[in-house]
Amino acid sequence: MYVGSSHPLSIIRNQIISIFNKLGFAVAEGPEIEDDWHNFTALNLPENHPARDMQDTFYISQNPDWLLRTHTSSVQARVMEQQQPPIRIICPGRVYRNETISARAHCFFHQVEGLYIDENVSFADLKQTLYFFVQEMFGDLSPALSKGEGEVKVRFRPSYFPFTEPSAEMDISCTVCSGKGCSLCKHTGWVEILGCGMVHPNMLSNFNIDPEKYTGFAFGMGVERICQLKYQINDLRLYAQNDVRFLKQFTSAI
Ligand code: 2NL
Repeated sequence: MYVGSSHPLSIIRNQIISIFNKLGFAVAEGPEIEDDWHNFTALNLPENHPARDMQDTFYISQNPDWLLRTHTSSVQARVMEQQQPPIRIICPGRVYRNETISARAHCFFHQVEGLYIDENVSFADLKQTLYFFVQEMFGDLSPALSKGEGEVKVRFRPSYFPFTEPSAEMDISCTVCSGKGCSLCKHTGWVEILGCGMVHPNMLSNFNIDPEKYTGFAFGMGVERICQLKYQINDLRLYAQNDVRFLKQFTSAI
């Protein structure tokens, strides 16, 4: 008898939360309907930034100061507003973008963002935290590991986000071909899993956190993406269709 199962996105979200719990990160949550300040302005996204465009963001028609949050950074903004460092949180939740639905895009998806602010927080702390995450999350999947060839490989590429400076994207060695080249990694051997960086000093100042005294790192990942790599789900629409033939496959993974 089929008694139901957790949704794959719930399974993965809970795994992500428990990995960061081990490192002392607490879970913070906030509203899905946000104001412009918490979603954009406070996060160093200036007035004319393309992400604020009507094309990308769902605004509430009765009051254009309200919108559906486009990332869970808005929750981190609410925490920084209420609390001085040390801050060590992760923010899981649903976010919305005005996209045409296809195999690769959806008008909502799920994120886990992390934020750590304290004295003497460095890029080395960021790398080690994310390295721990990857080994916990993907270590068991690595074809290299099962052959005794070592751990999942990680690389950082320089990138740009308005909230962080410097910024980076993190890739891991392909969980399917172990870096030899296949369709998942488009024959590069690497797959991107998240964006990260050192919290921009402007943002600390926005929340009256002294950037001379405190530094921090932040990261953001899509739960759908992590789930895709774990279970090889190649169409984003499957997550929201509630097709029992899809959901049944996760029964044993509760
Ligand atoms: C991505 C990239 C990122 C952040 C999210 C963040 C939040 C605060 C301060 C600084 Cl409050 N940064 N979040 C930083 C870098 C990257 O996400 O690709 N996400 C799916």
